[in-house]
Parts: sequence; C-alpha cells; structure tokens
Amino acid sequence: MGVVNVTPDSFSDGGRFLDHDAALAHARALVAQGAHWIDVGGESTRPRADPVPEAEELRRVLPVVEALAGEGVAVSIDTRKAAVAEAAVAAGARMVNDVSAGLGAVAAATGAAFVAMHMLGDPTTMQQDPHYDDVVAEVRDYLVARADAARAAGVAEVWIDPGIGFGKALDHNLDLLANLDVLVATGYPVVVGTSRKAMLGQLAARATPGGGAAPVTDRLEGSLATAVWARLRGAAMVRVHDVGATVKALGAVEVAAPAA
Ligand code: PMM
Repeated sequence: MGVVNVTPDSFSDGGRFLDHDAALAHARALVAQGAHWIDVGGESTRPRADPVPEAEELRRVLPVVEALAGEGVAVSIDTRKAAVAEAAVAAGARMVNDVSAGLGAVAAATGAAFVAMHMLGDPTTMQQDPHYDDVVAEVRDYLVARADAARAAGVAEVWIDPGIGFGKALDHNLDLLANLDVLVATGYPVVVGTSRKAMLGQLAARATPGGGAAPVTDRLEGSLATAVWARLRGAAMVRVHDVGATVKALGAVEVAAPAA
C-alpha cells in the first residue's frame, strides 16, 4: 500500500502533494512501482497535528480519489470522518482506512473494505507517556473487538493494524513488531505501517556509533528492514511511502505479495 498524503503537514511528505496534480502524479508513480493499493489521506495524524475541517478534507482528497479510481487504481481512503469515508467510496474508493477504528459501520453501509487500526487516545495527546500493562494483548483484544463489530455490521473484508507510533513508546512498537504472530493468529489479515516513523530514527541512533536520531529524510533502511520483517512475520500488507524500494526489498527475500 503506497501512501499519498494530500496535506500541508504530514510528518514525512506534508506539503509535497497538496496540489492535486502532484498527488496524482505521485500516486501513478507508486502504482508503476508496484503498489497494489493507494492510501489517500487529507488529514495528518502525526502527534499534535491540527484537526482539519470536513469541507477542507473533502476538498483535498475527493478529486484525487475520483481520478485514481477512474483509472482503475484500488484506492483506500485514510480518514477518521464518516462523511469523508462515504464521499470517497462514492467517488470510487474501495477501502476505508481508519486510524480511530470507528468507521466499521460506514464501511459496511458503503460496501468498502475496512482497516481497523489501534491508537491510544487521539493524535493530540497520544504520545504523552503512553502506558499498557500488556501492549500486545491489549492491542489484539481491541482490534479483534473492532474487526468483529465491522464484520457483524456486514463488512466483507476487514484488516487489522497495530498502529505503530500511535500512542506507543519505542518499546511498545518493538513488542508489537516482535509479536506480530499474535495478531496474525486472529485470522484477520494484518497491515503494518512503520514507514519513515520516529521509531526508526531512534533505532538508527542506537545502531550507529555516536549517532544521533535519524531525521525523517534518512529512514529508508529502517523502513525497508521493518517492512521485510513484517511480511516475514505474516503481515499481509505493508503501508509505505517508498514503494519501489520496498517492492525490491520484499522481492529480494521472495515475500512480495502477488498482485491483487
Ligand atoms: N500511519 C499513518 C497514517 N495512517 N494508517 C494505517 N492503517 N496504519 C498506519 O500505520 C498509519 C495509517 C501515519 O503516517 P503518514 O502521516 O505518513 O501517513
């Protein structure tokens, strides 16, 4: 799944694809590089991001969704708003990717697939000292409850996602990645997004003698390594910014997913 953020402030690509033509050109490039899904988002969910009014989010994403869907691209809409999800599916999106895991009923009503992601709290506060007694069990139980509810509401295709970086300290993220098999064992297909995330900057600092945290522009190695790890541990899909490099990395260990 390739990421196209039509936002001014996403943490790694904010401002680059706010212009619709730039977003479309980027999405087409990601498809050409091997993306099976394009995840279009119009609201940054990075820690402390400003909320975006519904009309503005619609203005950002709808033309992009409509154009890509019209070209036959499998489009996922990354939103927490029911109205945006509904309008995007009406414009051709086939999947609702909801970091708040609350739009299962909307996905059901529209006939779209659904990604339920785990987040502790909301983006304004989620990175303020997140606490879990057992992060793997708590995330699994939460996701299974949301996924079961979505399925009961009538969604045919439900995915779960541990939400790397969403209300998680480094050790929580590492625990979840080390125990992906626990999520895979639920029977729901698992999607994982580590691409360019802060965790990778911290890990690069640990790994590099005398190194500081790697900035967001310097996290490709970590993004690739964790994408390969996730697929080898059973994730069915990885959500990434660098599609071409990820496809090559997965291909090198022969776990690139077959075309949808
Ligand atoms: N991460 C971001 C946004 N949406 N959706 C899912 N399902 N999983 C994720 O890990 C995820 C997401 C944040 O990254 P971005 O700002 O680069 O899109």
